[in-house]
Amino acid sequence: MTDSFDYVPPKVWMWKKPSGGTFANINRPIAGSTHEKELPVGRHPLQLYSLGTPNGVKVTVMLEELLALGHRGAEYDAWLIKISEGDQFSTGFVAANPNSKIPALIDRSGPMPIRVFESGSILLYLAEKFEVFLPTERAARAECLSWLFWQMGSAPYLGGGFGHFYAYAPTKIEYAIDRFAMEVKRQLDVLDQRLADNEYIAGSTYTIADIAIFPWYGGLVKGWTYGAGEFLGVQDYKNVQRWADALLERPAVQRGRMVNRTTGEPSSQLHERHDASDFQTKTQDKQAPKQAP
Ligand SMILES: N[C@@H](CCC(=O)N[C@@H](CS)C(=O)NCC(=O)O)C(=O)O
Repeated sequence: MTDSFDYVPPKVWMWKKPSGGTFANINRPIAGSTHEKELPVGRHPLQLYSLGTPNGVKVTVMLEELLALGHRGAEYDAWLIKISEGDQFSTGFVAANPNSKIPALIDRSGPMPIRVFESGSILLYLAEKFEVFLPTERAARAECLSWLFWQMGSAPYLGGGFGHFYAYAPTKIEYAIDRFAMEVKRQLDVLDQRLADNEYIAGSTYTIADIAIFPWYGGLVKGWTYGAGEFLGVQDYKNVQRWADALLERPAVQRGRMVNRTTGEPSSQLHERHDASDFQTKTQDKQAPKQAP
């Protein structure tokens, strides 16, 4: 790879593998599947194919919130998609999401399976299906959806921009880190100002806007994301801290954060979820240690 200061872009970009950095092995300039493999199907109406990243956690928190309210139709099987191993490029996954990114949901409750991809779209689909966490009054609904779409448009600056250059890129580029740190701090200030006068993001009630924003920006102010808490001075965003602490008290948020999680304390990792009892019996600390070959 050419040093970033000497690089002059050629007339036509060419794919030189590997490009370096974390995830370089899965980055490709072409879409579609790389291998034949069907997705597994469990016994519940909803089949989730995901991983415990912020985008994945949005959906598992939503499903756990629905179940906590007693919506049995929200029972789900959560299957693990290992993106670092390329599971998102199987024929089965690409049929569920042509964009090859987690999370993907298949609703098998009706006569024909319905696929839903993009985490914001999945939250909206579930909110409409179960008629909850999305206000029905026009102005309140517009506010909620505005913040939901704010999250979808903003988080790529946090993940693909700041997170990539701060944590994953093979070289630390001051210009890139500065540019995205500034934008992420501005976004945190947007949230902090909003939460100064509102208990929740969309107003006085908990909605899919909170569920979408929490895993990214709640995780950031709690210092979990990219280990960048000190660098970004996250303790200064007092209202975002207050809101994140309140959401963390919710049992459904606690459970949702465990599903499809593959890092952290073994007791916090539930790689796959097929039953409510799995939280008690199937976390990684309860799994038999792997035998050495
Ligand atoms: N806008 C999408 C983004 C999803 C996304 O970026 N997923 C990442 C993990 S958080 C992924 O699957 N990456 C695999 C890849 O890029 O190949 C959403 O919100 O669902």
